[in-house]
Amino acid sequence: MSLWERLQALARIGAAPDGQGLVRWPFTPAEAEAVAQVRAWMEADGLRTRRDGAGNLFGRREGTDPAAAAVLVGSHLDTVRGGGSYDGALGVLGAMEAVAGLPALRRPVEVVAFTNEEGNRYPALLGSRALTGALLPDELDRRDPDGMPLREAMAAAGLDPAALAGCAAQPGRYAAYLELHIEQGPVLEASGTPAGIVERIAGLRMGTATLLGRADHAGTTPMDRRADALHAAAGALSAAYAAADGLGRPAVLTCGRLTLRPGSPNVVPAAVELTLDMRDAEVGRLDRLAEAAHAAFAAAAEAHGVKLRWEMRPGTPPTPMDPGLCDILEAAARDLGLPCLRMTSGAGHDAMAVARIMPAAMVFVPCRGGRSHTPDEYASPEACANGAALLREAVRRCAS
Ligand code: HGY
Ligand code: MN
Ligand code: MN
Repeated sequence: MSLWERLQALARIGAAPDGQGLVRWPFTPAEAEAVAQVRAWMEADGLRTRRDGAGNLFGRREGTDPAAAAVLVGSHLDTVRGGGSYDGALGVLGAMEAVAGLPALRRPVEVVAFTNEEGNRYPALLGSRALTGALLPDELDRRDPDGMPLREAMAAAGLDPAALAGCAAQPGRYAAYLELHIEQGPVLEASGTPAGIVERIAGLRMGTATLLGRADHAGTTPMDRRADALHAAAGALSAAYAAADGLGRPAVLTCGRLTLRPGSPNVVPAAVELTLDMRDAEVGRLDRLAEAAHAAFAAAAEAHGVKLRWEMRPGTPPTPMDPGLCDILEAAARDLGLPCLRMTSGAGHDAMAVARIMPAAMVFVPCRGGRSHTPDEYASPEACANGAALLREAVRRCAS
C-alpha cells in the first residue's frame, strides 16, 4: 500500500458520525483501531513492534551495530475533536514510508506513534512526556471533559495505569528524533516552498478557569443583585483576548471549550468552566500573556462577586530544535532539490517533549490554506511524498 493509500485508509478510522472530521481520542476504541491498523502495517514492513505502558506504539528496525543508539522518527495518531486526516498521521505513516526505503544502516531506527499528543482529552503530549520522563504527579487523576480520570480511561483501554510512570526511555537509547508534520499554517503554501525546517516551536500554556457564582431566577433577580458566572466570564474573556491582541503576533489566546451550569435558559449561570490555550515564541511574552489573562479573570470575578478557580498547567516553553539536525535536514533537502524555508512552528508537537532528552528536529510540508484541526485539512500527495523523501534522506544520514 502506498503512503497515500495508507493515509486515506487511516482517515476512515474515527470518522465522526456527523461527517465533521475525525475524533480519535486517546484510550478509546477509535484509537485502538488505528493503533492496530498501523501496527499491522509496521509488521508488514518488517518492523518489530511493541507498545509501552503509556500506549505509545513503536516499530523497530535493527542496525548493523546493535549497541548503537537508535534514531527515533514519528508523530501521533490521536486527533482533536473534528480533526483532519494529516495532523499526526502523516508523521507516523510518513516515517514508515521513509524507513521502508532505507538500506542497511549502522543505527537502529524506531518509528513511534505517540498517544494523546492533543490536549483534548488529557493534558497534551502525554505519550511523549511519558517517554521523556516529564510526567506531572497528578497525571493519572486528571479528568476528561466527561469527568473520567486518566487511570480509568487507561484501564478501560487495556493498559495498566501503574505502568505509565515506567515508560521513560533509558539514557542513551536514542540518538535523535525527527518528526514530519503538515505546517498547519500558511507560510509554505503562500511562498510556494515544498518543505519547512522548524528551528523553534512556540511555547504553550494551557489550563482551565472556573468561575463560581450563584444560580438565580432570570426574571426576578435584578442585574445588580446577581453573581452571574457567565457575565463575569464574558468580561474576563474579552479582556484576555484584548491582551493577546495588544501583544500582537505571534501571541495567541484561544478559548476552545466552555461549559456552564446549570444550563437552563431562565436560570442565571451558577458556574462556568472554560479552557484557555495561550502561545508565543518568546517565553517572556508568553508569561506576560498568561499573567494578563489571570489578572483579567481575577478582576472580573471580583467585579461580579463570583469565585475564580485558576488551574493553568505548567505548559511547555518555546523549544529550539537541534541546530545540527536542522543542518542535516537542509543538506538533505538540497540533495533532493527541494527548496526549503527555516521557520518557527506556532503549533505544538511531540518534538517539544522529546527535545528534553535528545536532539530533535521537524520537517514541515504545506497544507491547503494553512488550515488544520478541521475536516478541511488537506495535504497533497506530492507534499506528503516530498516530506517522506526528505525524512528518509535525513534518517539515512543520522543512522549512518
Ligand atoms: O495544538 C497544537 O498545537 C497541536 O496540534 N497539538
Ligand atoms: Mn494537532
Ligand atoms: Mn500534530
